[in-house]
Parts: sequence; C-alpha cells; structure tokens
Amino acid sequence: TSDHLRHVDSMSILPSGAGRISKLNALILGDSLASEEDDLIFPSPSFSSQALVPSPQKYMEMYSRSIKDPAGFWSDIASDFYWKTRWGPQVYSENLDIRKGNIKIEWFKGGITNICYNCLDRHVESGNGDKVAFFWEGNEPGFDAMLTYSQLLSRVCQLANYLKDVGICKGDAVIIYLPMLMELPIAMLACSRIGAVHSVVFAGFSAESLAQRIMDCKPKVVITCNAVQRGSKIIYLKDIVDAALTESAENGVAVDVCLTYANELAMKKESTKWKEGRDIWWQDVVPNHPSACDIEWVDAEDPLFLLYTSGSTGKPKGVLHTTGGYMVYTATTFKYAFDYKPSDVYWCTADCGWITGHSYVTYGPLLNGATVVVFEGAPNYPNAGRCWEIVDKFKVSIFYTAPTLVRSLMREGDQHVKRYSRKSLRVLGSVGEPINPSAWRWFFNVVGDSRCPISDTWWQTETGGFLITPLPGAWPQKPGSATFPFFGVQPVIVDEKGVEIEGECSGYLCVKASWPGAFRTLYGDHERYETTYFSAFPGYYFSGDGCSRDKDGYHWLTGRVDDVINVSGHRIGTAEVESALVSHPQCAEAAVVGVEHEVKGQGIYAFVSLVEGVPYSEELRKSLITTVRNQIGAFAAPDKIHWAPGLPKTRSGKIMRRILRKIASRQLNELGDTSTLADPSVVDQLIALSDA
Ligand code: 6R9
Repeated sequence: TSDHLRHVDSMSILPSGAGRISKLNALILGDSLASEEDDLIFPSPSFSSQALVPSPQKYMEMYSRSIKDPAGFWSDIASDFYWKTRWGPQVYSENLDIRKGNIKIEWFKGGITNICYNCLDRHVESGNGDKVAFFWEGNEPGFDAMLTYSQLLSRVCQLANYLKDVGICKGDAVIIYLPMLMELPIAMLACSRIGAVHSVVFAGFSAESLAQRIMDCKPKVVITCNAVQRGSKIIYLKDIVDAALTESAENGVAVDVCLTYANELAMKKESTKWKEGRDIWWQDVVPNHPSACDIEWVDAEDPLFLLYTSGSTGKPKGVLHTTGGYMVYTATTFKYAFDYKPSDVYWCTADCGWITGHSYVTYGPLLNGATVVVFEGAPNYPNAGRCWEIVDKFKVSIFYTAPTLVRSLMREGDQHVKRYSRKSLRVLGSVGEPINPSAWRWFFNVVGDSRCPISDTWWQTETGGFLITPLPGAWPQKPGSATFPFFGVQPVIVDEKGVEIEGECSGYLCVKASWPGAFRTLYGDHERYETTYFSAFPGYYFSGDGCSRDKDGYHWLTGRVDDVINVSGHRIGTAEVESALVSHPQCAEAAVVGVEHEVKGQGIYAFVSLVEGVPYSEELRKSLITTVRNQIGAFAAPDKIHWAPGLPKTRSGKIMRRILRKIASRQLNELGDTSTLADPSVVDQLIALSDA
C-alpha cells in the first residue's frame, strides 16, 4: 500500500481529540451527525446517505482495490462501456522510469471502441434518446436552445458525413476554433466519430497562436464561425482565422477547407470576408448531409485529440490523449467526484478550448448520459447575477467553476446571489488553481447555502481527468484542500532530490504509477515528453506543482514551481510572454513573473529593458501590451510593465527570477542573497523604478 493509504488506514486523518474521533466514527457508521468543527466540514447525513461513496470506509475499500489490482478495478469499470472487441490480455502496460527505457503508457490496448458511440448512440439505443443532452444559453438572456441525445446524434452525424466528404480520414487532424456554441462539442464528437483527431484552440487565442498550432498539426480542415458576442463585445473570429491561414500558407501549410458557422446573432453573413474555394458556410452544407453516419471503430490507443498547452519554454506543447483510457477515466471521475445521478442537470463554466471543457463539458458528462448546460456568454453579463439566473432557469444541480469566478462574484456582493433561489444546487466544484479558504467559504456558505459539498478537483491538461479530488459524501472537507487521490492514483510528495517524503510535509507533487486518463506523448516530440515530465524525478511523473500534506493526510496544492503562471485558471508560460515582448522592435529584453492578484489568482508582471536610447512612455507601455495581445491573446496581456534599465543576472547570464518575484510583490526586505549577481546595482535601479 502507498504511504497515503497507510496514512488513512491508521485513521490518522483525524487531529487528536476524542470528540472529533467519535464524530468521524459516527459518520463512518452512518449515524445522523453533521457539524462544522474548526477546519473540518462534514457532509450532511442526508447527502452522504444517498451518495455513491457514502463514507471514508467505502472510499478506502475502493481505493485499496484500485491500487492493489488496477487491472481488475479498471476492467470492471471499462466493461460498462461498449467495445466492439474487448482489449487484450494485458489491461495496461507502463514504464514511467526513464532509467529503464522510453516512457510508455497503454491502457486497454487491442480494445476496439469509439468514444462518440459511447457518448451518444449507446444512450439513444438504450431508450434515452429523448433526454436533454444540451441546454444552450446564449450571451443575451432569453436566447437559448436545446438538443436531446437523439437530436445531438443526428447533428454530429451530419457534420461527420460532411467531414468524410471533404476527405477527412481516421488519424487526420482537424482544428476547431469556435466559441461556446453547441457546434463546438458537436464538432469534437463528429471528429471522434470518424477517428479524426481534433485540436480545439480556445477562441481567445490570437491569429499568431492559431497559426503556430496549424503549422504544428497541419489540419486539412479548420472549423470556425464568423463572429461571436461575448458580454457587450463582438469578436470577429473569422478575421483572426483568415490571418492565421494566410500566415500558415506562407509557411507552407495550406488548409483546404475553412468551414464557417454563420453566427448571425453576432454578424451578418454578407459582411463576412470570404475566400472562394476555401471558405464554406456550415449552414450551406452540413444540414444537407444524412443524419446517420457509420462509426469508425478505433483501437483504445488510437489518438483522440491534441490540446496545446503552455510549458516553461516558448513553444506550446501538443498534449496527446488516446481513446480508451481517456474515455473510462473521464467518465468515472465525473461520476464519482460530482456524485452524479441521472436526474442531475450539470453546468461547467469552462470553455471547450481548455482541457476542462474537453473532459467535463463534453466527454465525461455525455459518457454518463448527463444533461449539460453550455453557456456562450460571460458570467457577469449583463450583471453579476447571471450565473444564478441560469442555475434557476435550468434547475442546475451540479455547478463546476473556477476560483477566479468565485472571487470576482464575491466582490460584487451577496445580494446578486441571494435574489435567486439556487435550491436545485446539490454539488459545487472548483478547478484551475488553488481555491483560497475565504473564497471557498463564500462559495460554500453563500452560493451553496452551506448545504452543497465542494469538489476541489486538482488535475491538468496532461492528466486528462481528476487526480486529487474530494468525493462529496465521503470525507469531511477542509476549505482549500483538494483532499485525497482519486481511485487508482498514487500521488507522492518528493524533496528536491526526488526522495519521497512521508507524513506531514511539503515538496514537489509527483505520481508514481499510470492511470487510464494520462497523456501518452507530446505530439511529434516524445523526447520533450520524457524530459519535461519524467526526468526531473526519475521514476515519477512530475506535475510541476508544489504540494503539502497535513497531519491528517489532506493534500494542499500550492501552485506551480516552474516558469508557468496561472492567470484566472489559464496556464501561461513566462517564456511565451517574454518572447512576445521581445518581438517588439523597441524591447531589448524582458523577464516575466507571476504576482498575487486578488481576482485572477496570479497577474502577469513584466520587467522590460528597452533598446538603447528609447525613452519610457505610456504609449510604449500600451504598445508592448498590444503586442502580447496580438501574439498570444488578450488573456495573456501583462497587468504591469516595470521599466528595467537592466535585469538581475548571475555571472553566467541567467536571470534571477527569485529576485524579480520579490520586487514585483514588494517584498523588498526578502530579496535574499544578491551577491552572486553579475551587477548587484541593477536591483537598486529596479526598486527605484518600481512605481514609474
Ligand atoms: C484542469 C486544469 C493545470 C494547473 C495545475 C495546477 C493548477 C488546476 C487545481 C490547480 C490547485 C486545483 N490547478 N486545478 N491547483 N487546485 N483544484 O486547470 O488544467 O490548464 O492544464 O492547468 O492548474 O497548477 O498544474 P491546466
């Protein structure tokens, strides 16, 4: 058993004190007892008694089996899905130890299936075709739509048939650049139906970022729409795609087809710029295609999608997920972490452009046959009550969002929440960054009326699904802790030498065995996969996050320990922002660090050195920020530009970010040792320019 397991087994999850122990025992024994005591918040007995995992004991039972017998545990679960051919004798095979050869992870190899079939056809064939799959809510209140499972299946088939018509085959890449219209998950499912590999690019990325992704995965088709209104702003997506396609064509990657959905609520068809021969209106072709489409049966290890994410170096990484393991894992994590019941209405506020939208807007919920709310708009438009209006409108019972949204709504005041009933809510969820205890408490007490457990789910693009998460109903919660590992997951905390630390500790968060939802490679660069994730601490997958474990065995994520910043739950590499800044003709050098931000979690703080002789000016500041917006996207725009005559560097020329972080957060008496700097006087110059 793992350390974690021993930890929990010995019931040391409890702080000393007989009162508490008897309370937890009471909970385990199913007594009707609920209380909030100090930092432990117990699920109510009525919640626990109906929960899928109603007690720590039940969790322990399932967890220990998942660790002792992963093959048996996961094949039992996988058997609930449809497989055309069952997987081979080996349920999984793995090598996570770089010292023993190449990193390899495989689950259900030889199993032949299709995730779209399991998301849609399976439910329709079992008589659930009339159940609502999607409730769609537009940007403007009053604009909405819905699709049942049967209707969704027809839509997906029509698009799949169109894609086949234009030559998309199994294994071909398709880039999807769409806002949160239902057409976005429809496009994902159409690709998976025919074995094509989708790569969704968040529609907030700039033309340059999109072009970079197009050039990396070389899609035959790009799917987009002409424009979208988000909040009070109209964004002309087709113009961005046009620019990206021009750039990629100039670099030798020509895209045959740009399938464009006419979103007439935001922009007239006639005003859209058009390139005959390449551009085609979705509405002109897709609805004319048959609403039934044969499945392309694929191997469990055939690729399902690519999703680009930021790392600590400049070039985004194409995280590759395969079919079978991802399917089983997203479905199972969704079911248990949200205690899913067929009567639930589920809303996740994430955009499908991020991993959360892949695993927990599209695949996880649909695999469970859930009813999902898809929201196009901005959560504070037209006012701060919009989320709760939507919750009441669709009777949402599971609401999954990011701490940044919780904090921004918290600032607007309780009245916006309280004027809605929210009585349908049952379970809340949080993802994207650590949730600070005060935001947790507001979410719990005000939004959830102190009755809905919060699943603070820790995971990553790379992990495919939740790795550390509460199971509502099982454990007492601690505000701000992601609690315990999901079934089959063995997190370990290691020190800087890669040695596992036991008990109460803090260090680097790693995982020591594979789980079905793990990514299998970085597209086109397996070596980078191995060096980025498996070399720092040989024998383990390294997450890039810091973590501490308290005396009760609860996990507390402390944020990234690499050069990645987390802004409103969006991962941004400091190197990407720096390379955008230095592409500005007047910028000589840039160093970017994250600083604490009240709403966004972290803000982007950029130190910029200018080319000799260029004076500082407000205009230049704006132009630098615009450069970043254009190269990456608005979400990566620096919050602060700090003029820097020089940057603190070691004698070997390495920028000392530790010092920059302290200057950025004004912790000037904690600068530490600056004597190893090539020129220690730059520090004083920087401090002097702090408020320039
Ligand atoms: C799902 C997602 C991954 C990084 C991850 C960590 C942070 C995500 C978190 C959390 C603390 C949570 N993170 N969830 N930190 N508690 N519940 O966000 O994927 O965009 O790849 O970001 O986000 O730092 O390493 P991704």
